[in-house]
This record gives sequence, C-alpha cells and structure tokens, in this order.
Amino acid sequence: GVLLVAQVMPYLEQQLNTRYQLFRIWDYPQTTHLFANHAATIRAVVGGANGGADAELIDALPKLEIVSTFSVGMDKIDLEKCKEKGIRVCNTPDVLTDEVADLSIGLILAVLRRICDCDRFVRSGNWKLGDYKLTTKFSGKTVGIIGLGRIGSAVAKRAEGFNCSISYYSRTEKQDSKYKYYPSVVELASNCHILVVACPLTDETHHIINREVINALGPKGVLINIGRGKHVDELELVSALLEGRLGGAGLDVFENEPHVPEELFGLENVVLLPHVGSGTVETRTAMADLVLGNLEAHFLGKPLLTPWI
Ligand code: 8YV
Repeated sequence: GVLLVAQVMPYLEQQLNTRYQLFRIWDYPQTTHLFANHAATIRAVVGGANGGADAELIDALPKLEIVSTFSVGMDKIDLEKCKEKGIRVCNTPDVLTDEVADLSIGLILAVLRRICDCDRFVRSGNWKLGDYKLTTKFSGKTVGIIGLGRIGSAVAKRAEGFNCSISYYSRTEKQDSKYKYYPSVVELASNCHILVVACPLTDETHHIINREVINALGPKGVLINIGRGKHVDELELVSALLEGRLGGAGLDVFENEPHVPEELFGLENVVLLPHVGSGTVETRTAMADLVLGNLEAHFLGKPLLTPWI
C-alpha cells in the first residue's frame, strides 16, 4: 500500500491508484483509524510541498520503506529519522530546474517593469487618462543568489543573459564558480539589487531573510523568493514593504500557504504568485513520472532514479 499525504496532480494520483492500494490521508480525519487498520500494509508514503513525513507519521508506520516526494524540496520530511530507520527518500530534482529558474526571471521582470500593475492599468481603463509611470531596468543589474545549487545556478545562467553581474551566498564557497562569493547573507544583500532565495529550507535557512538582510537590500532592492515561505520572516518583509524600506518583492511562496498577507494586495511593487514555480504540464508530468519511477524501482529491488538516501 501507498499513503498519499499531499495534494498532487490528478495524473499522479490516478497512476498511484492504478498501481497500488492507495490511501489518501484526508480520507481519515482520525489518523488513528488509518494506522490501526492499515499501518501493516503501508510501505510507501508519497508527499509534496504541502505534506510529508514527520517523526510522528514515520513512527506510526512500522512497515514504511520509502518516502517519495512530488517536490525537489524535502523540508516536510524528517530526514534524520528516515536515515535512522533505514527508510529511503527520493525527490524530484533536475526536471523542474529550468521551470523554476524561468519563473524567477519572470518575477524579476514583473517586479522591476511592473508588468502585472501595467496590465491592471490597461484593464482599468486608466491608460486613457495618461501614460504609465517609468519603471526600472533589469539588464545589467547585480543579482545575488542564496544557494548556488541546481536552481540557483540556472537563475545565474539566465541572469548572465541579461548582462547582470552575479554574486552568491552559500555555506561554503564553490571553488569552480566564476561568481563572486559573499560569506554572509547581509554582505550579499548590501551588494546586490536583486536578491533571489534558491536554497533548501533547513533549520539553518529558516528566516534567512530577516530584518537586517531586508534593510541591507534597501529601498532600491528587490527580493525574489522561489524557495519556501519560511525562508523569509514574512512580518518583517511586510513591514519593510509598507514602510518603503524595501524596493519590491516577487514571491511564489509564503509562510502559511495558501494564506498571503493582505497588506501586500495593494502594493504595485509586489508580485504574488500561488506557488507555481514548477507548475507546467510538462514539468509536473516529469515530476510525477519520477515519483512513480522511484516507487517502481524500489519495489522491483532496482536502484532508485533520484535517491536522496
Ligand atoms: C511543489 C515545490 O512540489 O518542488 C518543490 O519543492 O515546491 C513544487 O515543485 C509542487 O508545488 C507540488 O506540490
């Protein structure tokens, strides 16, 4: 049996249902009933960005062998606990890298050139009253990236195409990187126009964007978050935007999705997206196929396609 603990695209849910005895956690408002009746048959958990396997779930499933998540992010999985218990973990890296990097550039352009606000301007009929005000150029600006992994590097490559100079923060300097390294996020933020959050969410990166970083980015700076909402101290972000201490923000993720701070709704220098970084037919299908391929490989005793452990 497979236990689904996150909302996934219908294609994936249908395939899981065809191939396995599928349990959906939302069908069991009392999880004790699920565990009491089915714990002995559940060998796999499928999660995603909005649900995973915490210590409590793992302990309730003594036959659990594998957690396969429909996401590259593994922040909803207790990885230490999985390691300890010999439970395998796999995610969906690589297949969504281009998509998320493309959307990061889209967010940068949308914020700087006010694309969404321009669209609202035209639709509201205001153009007839006069031209839209001038905006800010992207090409040639300095882009700072937190986390120079797969997605961070793909954002950097695209920003190079806009003649931007690239700098980054990560725990350790990448010896083979041509980009400028800053050993602290505050230093990076002080020295870039656009700051992109592209690192995994861990205890160390929780609220990596705090008041000090936001102030360092400053009234001409723009924050782009395509990572996780919890990377950002959202209350601090909201007050900085309302007070004009930060120039703008492009956000695909929020601390308490699907709740978005309503104070942001009236701000033209903010672009708000409903966690759609990987959300195309092509990419989500490739992610689903990886989830299925990993499960199949595991149950056939073959090497996993994208093992984390
Ligand atoms: C989600 C994501 O997986 O890959 C990630 O970490 O956050 C997204 O791709 C997607 O929204 C499905 O939940």
